[in-house]
Order: sequence, then C-alpha cells, then structure tokens
Amino acid sequence: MTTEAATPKRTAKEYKSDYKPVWCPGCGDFSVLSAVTKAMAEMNLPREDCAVISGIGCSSRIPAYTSVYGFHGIHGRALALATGLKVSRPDLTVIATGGDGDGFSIGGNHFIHACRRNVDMTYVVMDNEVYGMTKGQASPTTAPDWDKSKLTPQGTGVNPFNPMAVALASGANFIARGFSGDPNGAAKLIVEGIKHPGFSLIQILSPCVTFRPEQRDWKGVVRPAPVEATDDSARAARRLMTDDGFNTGVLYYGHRKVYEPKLEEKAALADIEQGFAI
Ligand SMILES: Cc1ncc(C[n+]2csc(CCOP(=O)(O)OP(=O)(O)O)c2C)c(N)n1
Ligand code: SF4
Repeated sequence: MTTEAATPKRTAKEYKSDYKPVWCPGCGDFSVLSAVTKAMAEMNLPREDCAVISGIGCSSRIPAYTSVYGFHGIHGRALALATGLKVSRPDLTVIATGGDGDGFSIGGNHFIHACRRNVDMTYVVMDNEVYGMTKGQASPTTAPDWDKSKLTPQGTGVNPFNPMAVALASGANFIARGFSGDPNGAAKLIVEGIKHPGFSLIQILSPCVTFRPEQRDWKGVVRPAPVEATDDSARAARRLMTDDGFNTGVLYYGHRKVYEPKLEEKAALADIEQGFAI
C-alpha cells in the first residue's frame, strides 16, 4: 500500500473524473462532490485504495464523477455493496453515497442493518427531501404538508423519517450533519467520519433547486449545533429527537463494537478469491 510520506500531496481536482456532471445548475450535489474530493485530498488517500459506492438517483451519480474506484449499483443497495466490499477488502477506504430516497425508502432496511453491523465505512447522504431523479415525488424525509408533487397534491400527511435518530438507535458509531452551502465544513465532517471507526452517517442537506426551489432558503436557516458533540448516546438521543434538522456538525461519536469478519470467514473469502484467480 502506498504510504502518505512517499506520495506527494494530491489536490481535490485529482480525485475528480473527466465526466461533466449532468446535474441541474445550482444543484447542491455539485458542492457535495467537491466536499468528497476535498476530504480525500485532505487525507491524501491513494486513489487505488479508495472506493465510492452508490445506488440510484441524481446524488448517486457521484462515483462516476470521481477518479477513484467506484460502483454505481442498483436502487437502495449501496450499503449492501459497500458492506461486501469493506469486509472482503478491509484495507480500502469505502464511502457510500446517495440520496434520501435511495437510502431511507427502498434502502431503508439496509440502512438500519448497516448501522447495526457497524462496519468501518462512511455513508454520505445528500438529503433534499425529494426524489429528484424521477421528477419530484415525496421521499421519507419530506414534510407531511409539502403539496407540490402531483402524486400527493394535498401533502403526504405522513410523519417524516428521522434518519439521525434511527441511525443512533440502530448502532451507527458516528452521526453528523453538513450543508452543501458549506463544502469545506462538509469535507471536514467526511474526514472525521472516515477516521472514526465503524459506520459513519453524514447527512448533507443538499437542495434540489428544480423540484424544491424553496430549499435555496436553507442557507439562512442552517447553523452550527449550539452544543458540543457527545459520545453519550442517551444525551445524543434527546438532542436528535428534538433537533429541527438544521443543526450542523458532529452530533454523536460512539465507541460501539466495530464488525470485523472472523478469521474463518476471512479464510473463506480468500478461498473464493483463489477460485476466481484459477
Ligand atoms: C427498483 C427501482 N425502483 C424505482 C426506481 C426509480 N427511481 C430512480 S431514482 C429514484 C429516487 C431517487 O431519489 P433520491 O435517492 O432521494 O435521489 P435524488 O435523485 O433526489 O438525488 C427512484 C424512485 C429505480 N430506479 N429502481
Ligand atoms: S433534479 Fe434536483 S437533485 Fe436532481 S440534479 Fe436537478 S436539482 Fe439536483
């Protein structure tokens, strides 16, 4: 493996691919892509030791726009793919990326169990409270009275999902919130998430300017969390249950047991690898 000392410092640009993003002008995901590549540059990660895995959605296009290894998987299965990769190649830095629809709707079950397994990887969710790619349907994090979708003209009437509280209750080891309007702050959180052992959830509020143009106003609402990060899960639970969704920063860092495959499982994986090599 290449060592940091032997490698000249890379720039964020080197972690971007030559593909031009097809996102709408002004989409928050541009800044999240910058935050992800800034984080990799900050850590000077060897590109060959890094993988970005996603499902489906506008936000899930990120792997194609980076120059590290990547996999643009199927809808809601980013975490299943990322988990498989990390347990078979623990030497890699594995980052899963995607949207609130991909992660909390079709991928909700995988989200809960990824938190519970607590494999050492980082999950960056671009939350815009809508399905952007399929033209603006309500997602699990949409407010119940949002009535601009043709499918729910009177709002969904359904309570929004609280991914942060669910992550804490399910076993995630690091929980943070960033904002696409502050890519440097988001990059810092991603670095912390990567460095923290176990499953790290970084929710990044990332406006969908096409289907939720009012989210441009998030700029005036997000603020640094008024309290310090805590490793006390009971305190974190109270905060996350009363949080209005706009407090940014590290909200919880834990010391929960990180899943590592047992020796015999590793041996089985090695056998499979050998099988492939024949
Ligand atoms: C199995 C399956 N069901 C439904 C779809 C349609 N689909 C594609 S993306 C998407 C939602 C994406 O929303 P989100 O993850 O919030 O990402 P965004 O586009 O907002 O970034 C859906 C329902 C699909 N591709 N595959
Ligand atoms: S539809 Fe929304 S989420 Fe998708 S690229 Fe456009 S602004 Fe971004």
